[in-house]
Parts: sequence; C-alpha cells; structure tokens
Amino acid sequence: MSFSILQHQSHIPSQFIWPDDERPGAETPPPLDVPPVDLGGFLSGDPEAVANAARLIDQACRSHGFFLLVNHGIDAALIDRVHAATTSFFAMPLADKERAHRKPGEPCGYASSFTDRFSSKLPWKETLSFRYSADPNLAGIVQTYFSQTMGEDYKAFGRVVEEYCSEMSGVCLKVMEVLGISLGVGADWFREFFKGNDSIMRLNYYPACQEAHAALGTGPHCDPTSLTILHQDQVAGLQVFVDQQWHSITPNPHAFVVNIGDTFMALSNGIYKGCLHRAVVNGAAARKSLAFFLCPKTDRIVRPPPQLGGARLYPDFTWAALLEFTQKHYRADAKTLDAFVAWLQRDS
Ligand SMILES: O=C(O)CCC(=O)C(=O)O
Repeated sequence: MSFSILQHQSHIPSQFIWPDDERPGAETPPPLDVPPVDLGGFLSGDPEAVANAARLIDQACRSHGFFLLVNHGIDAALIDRVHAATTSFFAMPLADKERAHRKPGEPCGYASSFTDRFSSKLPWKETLSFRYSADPNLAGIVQTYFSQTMGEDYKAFGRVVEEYCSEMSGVCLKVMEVLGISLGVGADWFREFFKGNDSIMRLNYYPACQEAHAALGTGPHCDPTSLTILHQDQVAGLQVFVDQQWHSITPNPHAFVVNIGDTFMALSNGIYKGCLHRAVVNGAAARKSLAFFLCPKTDRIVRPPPQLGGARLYPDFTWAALLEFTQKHYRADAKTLDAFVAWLQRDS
C-alpha cells in the first residue's frame, strides 16, 4: 500500500481517522504571535540587538518555546535545493524509497505509516530521517549514509543535505549563545555543550489528503530532542498548542521556526519549555518541511549549568537513554520527560 494508491480512493482507511476531539476540523486556528529574532543583529555584537534577541527568546521560551529566526544568513538557494531534493526523493516509487527503509525502533531511514510501529491515529506522511554529526571525525556521515543505502547515484543528494545539516548545526550553536545569555549563564556554556553534536535531520512529506479535516500529518507531540530548526514550504500546516488552544504558524520562506525540545527543557532545569505541536494536512496540496533536531553527543550527561542554581527538576541522564525511551517505549507527547524520569527510576 502507498499514498499514491490511497489518494485515488474516496475515503481514507480508518487507521488515519483521528477521534473527534483530536482532529483539526475545518477552521484554521488563529496565528501564534511568534517573535522574529534577528540573528544577524545578535551576531553583530551591537548591545541593543543582543539585548533584544535575548529578551524575545526569553519571553518566548518561558511560555511556549517557539520563535522565528530571521536574518539567519543561510543561503536561500541552499534551502531551495534541499526542498527540491526532498520533492524528488518522495516522488520515487515506493520500492526505491524502501532502499532506505527505517527499521522498527531506529531513528533513521525512510518511513511511512505503512511501516509504522503504531496501528491507530496514523500520521498522513512519509519521512526520511538521517544522522548528522558535527564531530570532525565523522565528517561526510550523511553522504556516506546515502551512498550506502541508496547507491552511488545519491552522492549529490547526500552532499546537498550534508551541507544543509552543517549549516543548521552552525545556526543552532549561535542560537545556543543567545539562549545562554538569556538564561544568564553566558554565551559559551550551551554552545560548548553542543559542540560535536550528534543530531537528526528529517525531511517530512505530507501528501494531499481527501479527508484532511479528519486526519493529521504529525500528531501532537513535544520534541524529545534539544532544539528544532524547521523550514516549512508555502503550504501552511504547523500548529502549536498555547493557552489551551491550537494556533497556526504562518509559513515564511525567509524564516526558520525554532522550538525548544525536552532535552533543552531539562538542561535549563525547566525554566524554558517546549510545547505540543502538530502538522495538519491539506486537501489540495502536498506539503514539505525540513526539520533539523539538535541533539548532544549520545553519551553526554544532560545536567543544567551549575550557575542556574535552584532545586533540580530532573535527574542526570544521557541523550542515548531518552532517545531509546522515545523510540522503543513511548510515543512522545507533552509528558515525555516525566514518563522518562519514572522509567529511569523504575528499578531504584
Ligand atoms: O511539519 C511540520 O511542520 C512539523 C514537523 C514536526 O513536528 C516533526 O517532524 O517533529
């Protein structure tokens, strides 16, 4: 089975139909007021621009953890090339995409709901996820992955997505400087923590859906990772749950949507929060988004900077343990961290 077959049927299979109280419905929710953070201004060192960026990020991250990054310095042509590569990957016949098949319990590879570990409330989407590492010893990891799984024809594809990941890793480290300043621990602490990060990139493809109001592209979840940098195409779909209601995030090709994930929430000792978000699908148009999930090195101990003070909200853990928990034991939601802590402490 594949989406290209399902799209020609008048109804979608019941596994894709979400319960009444969880489905998006016909109305587009009000837009979320997400502050635009001027990264170029911050990097210029101008004291007013630095203070402004830190203030906007602080306000956003204390309430919902979402903000826009503008004047980010990433070449628009590179972003376009990754969108084009994404379109051509998902346009291939299923058998070709399956060469990168994602195995159950693993974070990387091609996945669709037809290969999902769940059997209800299925997402109407296909994804291609892969590992990126900023460790110089692992340079070329993305290109190697694509050459090995998809064949030598995929070398150019690997090169363009590797370049994009490397740029995203760089942007994340700059955002870490702002987060360090806004949390009062200085520009270096979080940037150093994520040096040599071991991150995940995911290309999301949401086919047009004939019952879009009853389905979801990505169900409500919080990201277990540290920081997400998302570029969405012109088709709206990202929604965020703030103040007990869903809000949309209007596409802006010049901006990245950034959000805090559970691991950063733990690193900030709960001061900064992520929040539930989801992606709705569209009745007429397919939608794409490019998501870079910043993660620490897998064995790095996640522990807030001592300068933050205050009673610890979460025990020490490694990203490897949280990743395993969300891949094998738990479907990420608003309570992932609490459930993870209970799981960590289950035998003690
Ligand atoms: O496609 C989107 O806008 C959101 C994607 C997302 O939340 C995810 O991949 O975790």
